[in-house]
Amino acid sequence: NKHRPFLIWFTGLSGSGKSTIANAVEQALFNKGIHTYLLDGDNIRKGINSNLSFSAEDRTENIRRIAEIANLLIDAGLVVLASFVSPYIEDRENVKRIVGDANYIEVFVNTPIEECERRDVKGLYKKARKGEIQNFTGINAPYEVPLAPDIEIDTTKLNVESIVDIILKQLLGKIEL
Ligand code: GGZ
Repeated sequence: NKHRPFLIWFTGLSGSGKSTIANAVEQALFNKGIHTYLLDGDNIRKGINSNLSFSAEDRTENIRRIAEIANLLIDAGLVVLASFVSPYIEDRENVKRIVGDANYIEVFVNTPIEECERRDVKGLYKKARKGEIQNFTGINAPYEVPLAPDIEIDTTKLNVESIVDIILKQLLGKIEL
């Protein structure tokens, strides 16, 4: 059950299901005795990055700091999961550069925006449509679609269980020693 440290990066729109999937993958890894850490808005944007907004510049800085933190956690031997909108290709490329190509898997949670907006779990799309939130990804800020993700998932076509299976299969092939 030996494995090497690694970063699994989940990118996609707000409400696409990134965090649900990341949590389920983390649980599955835990069940295999693999030591993980999950970075997401709750532990990053509320803490170390609480001074950052959703401007393009601040998103870039958000992602850069997350990549550096992931790198430290990789140094500590963990399998790191990160769940962030991360809408810019250049920022995601920078993550890969910081942690090293060989330590990075990109998972594109490609749920159509219509579905994300229909779910509107936090009511943010509604607010963005009314103009109450500026720079909302997919409404009035860009999302640059990954051109060559390692894994691409549409949550309207698969359930969480089968998504976890797909991700684990790819991942374990790369990290098991
Ligand atoms: C996008 C926003 C915005 C704006 C608040 N644009 O569904 P959520 O609530 O939990 O996920 C979104 C989260 C995005 O933060 P990230 O750190 O992942 O973004 S980035 O990678 O682009 O830096 C959403 C909420 O914060 N949120 N305002 N304007 N998402």
